[in-house]
Amino acid sequence: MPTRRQMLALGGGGVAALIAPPIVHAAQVEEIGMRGRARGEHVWFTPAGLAVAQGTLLRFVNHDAGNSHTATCYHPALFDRPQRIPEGATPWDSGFLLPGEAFEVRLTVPGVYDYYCIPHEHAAMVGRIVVGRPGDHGWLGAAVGAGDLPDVALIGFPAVEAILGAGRVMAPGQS
Ligand SMILES: [Cu+2]
Repeated sequence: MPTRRQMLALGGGGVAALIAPPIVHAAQVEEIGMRGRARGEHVWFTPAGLAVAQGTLLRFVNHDAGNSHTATCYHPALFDRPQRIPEGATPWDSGFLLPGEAFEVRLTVPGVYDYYCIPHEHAAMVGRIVVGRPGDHGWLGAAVGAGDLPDVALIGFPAVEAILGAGRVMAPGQS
């Protein structure tokens, strides 16, 4: 892969820079979609469970034409919710994403991250990201205890073992 400087030298300047594709290492960017049925009776993250390497850039994209969504991790600093991300990880909240909008966050601390959509937590719109693997330095597994989470959210988190085994897990009945 030539460097940007080499590409500029090869292409002779600005035009080459404009047409050159961005240098992105695909394995380090993963997308999680926000989806819903046309009438809004079902909403979900896809995949609902995702395993990634440390340092992966996650991009949440709202593909639901009929709803705004958030991707908000469970953390006391965000609306006083229970902590369900590793110690030392920075809590993140996308804010409301309109249809077509996206939010990116890079996860560097290994462990299990549970998150939800603020307006749809009670419609089971939750997800789980596993960063790294058990045994990584500082790895923290899934949160223990229900806290103030509704049952419908608690059963929406795929098992860590299933996520690690398959790499990605879809919400039941969704794609
Ligand atoms: Cu939502």
